[in-house]
Amino acid sequence: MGRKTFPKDFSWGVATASYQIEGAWEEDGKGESIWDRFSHIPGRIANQDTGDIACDHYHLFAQDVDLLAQLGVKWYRFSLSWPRVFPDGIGSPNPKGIQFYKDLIHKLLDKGIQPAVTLYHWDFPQKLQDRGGWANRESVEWFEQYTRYVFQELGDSVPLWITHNEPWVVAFLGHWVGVHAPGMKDFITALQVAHHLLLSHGKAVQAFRELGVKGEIGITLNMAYHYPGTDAPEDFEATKRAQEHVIHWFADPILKGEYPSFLYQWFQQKDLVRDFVQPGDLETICTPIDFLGVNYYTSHTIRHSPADWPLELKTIPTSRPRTEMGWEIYPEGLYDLLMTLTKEYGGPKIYITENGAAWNDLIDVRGEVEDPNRIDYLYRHLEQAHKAIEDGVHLAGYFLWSLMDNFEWAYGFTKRFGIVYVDYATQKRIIKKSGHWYKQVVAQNSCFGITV
Ligand code: IFM
Repeated sequence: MGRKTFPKDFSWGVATASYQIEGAWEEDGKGESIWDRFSHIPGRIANQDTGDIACDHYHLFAQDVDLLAQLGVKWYRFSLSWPRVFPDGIGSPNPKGIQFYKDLIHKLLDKGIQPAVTLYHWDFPQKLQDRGGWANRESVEWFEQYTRYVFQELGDSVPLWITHNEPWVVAFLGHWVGVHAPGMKDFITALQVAHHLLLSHGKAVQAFRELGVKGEIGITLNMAYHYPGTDAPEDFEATKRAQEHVIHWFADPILKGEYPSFLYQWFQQKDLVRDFVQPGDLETICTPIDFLGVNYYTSHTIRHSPADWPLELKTIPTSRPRTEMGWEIYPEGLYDLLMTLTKEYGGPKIYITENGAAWNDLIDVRGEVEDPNRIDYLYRHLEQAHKAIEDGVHLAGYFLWSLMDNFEWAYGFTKRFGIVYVDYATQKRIIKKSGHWYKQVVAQNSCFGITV
């Protein structure tokens, strides 16, 4: 398998998120989040797992930064818990909450690791959920207040900012499918939430510029690529709906200042669009950003399916291999996605802000964790990323998901995405074989495969 060398200054990192690793869910003045509330409801999470302790990163952060240094990564992407910083979501900040992030950033910088901060990775303050959450247009203002405070407190020391992580997931898994907090099941609400998330993103970018914060700001979108299951026109149209729903519903307003018309009309025909878009909203949403963050894990093959309201489509299985999540492995989809984004949006700067795979990792008799499947997955995706760069994509960096095994939302601790194994009973960390491999990738600024 060939060696691929990346451009000089390519940013290599790993990623995590607050609720998935921090624990300390009610310590040092932290307020309750919707994920605290949701995970405590019996039946919502596999094995009734919660993020109450998770990887106990709140207490072990110094040792975890040492681990990052040991891996040699140049960047660490993590998120802030909004209710740790503002226990009620708005009002008085919690000094100990912001101090935790200052200490973390200080330690990172001390080790020569650049922090990349996600402002919202799903742990919304429960106090504000009680006032309607993201479905309430006031959420835009709440988010802006929170981000302004954070920019003022941390702005000097953070070079890369992400407003939202995967707003599609927040809107549709949280408010339509209901498998994520806050567990609602209403499509109209989900569309409204999506709009408020977009608008809050735009407001945060405007605040960032107005405050003159140094560094770059962007947003991270989850993007699977969609392919038609057959040549039939109805499957092509269904594929277009899937692609517009997952990718363009968010990327078009941000990068073009408009909702994708094909799907917008579809939703209008189904009487799902309410008057949530107000004059000036789209101008705010498309305030220029510095980069687009892309989370890529899988692709989907789509067929028309009239029974599946309201998009009238379904994903059909193919013979491609799958990860432990059941997600099909299709690295070529990453290439197609990056090329499409480059063409559609005029060559924006892109970071892959997440990519990785869950496998059923086990500690062997030597106390080591061999995960050749993960190395193979990562290599194949990096190979496609490299090919995209050669073909003109402005790809500036890659953040592997994830630094360590963690709380995988509705799956609890049953899925392991880390390049570091976590023994949850003892909180011991073991660098997996993929971690040792990634260390070489970063050190050599090039990726290479292994035979599995
Ligand atoms: O664990 C999640 C992360 O929080 C958001 N992106 C996808 C990951 C794997 O499911």
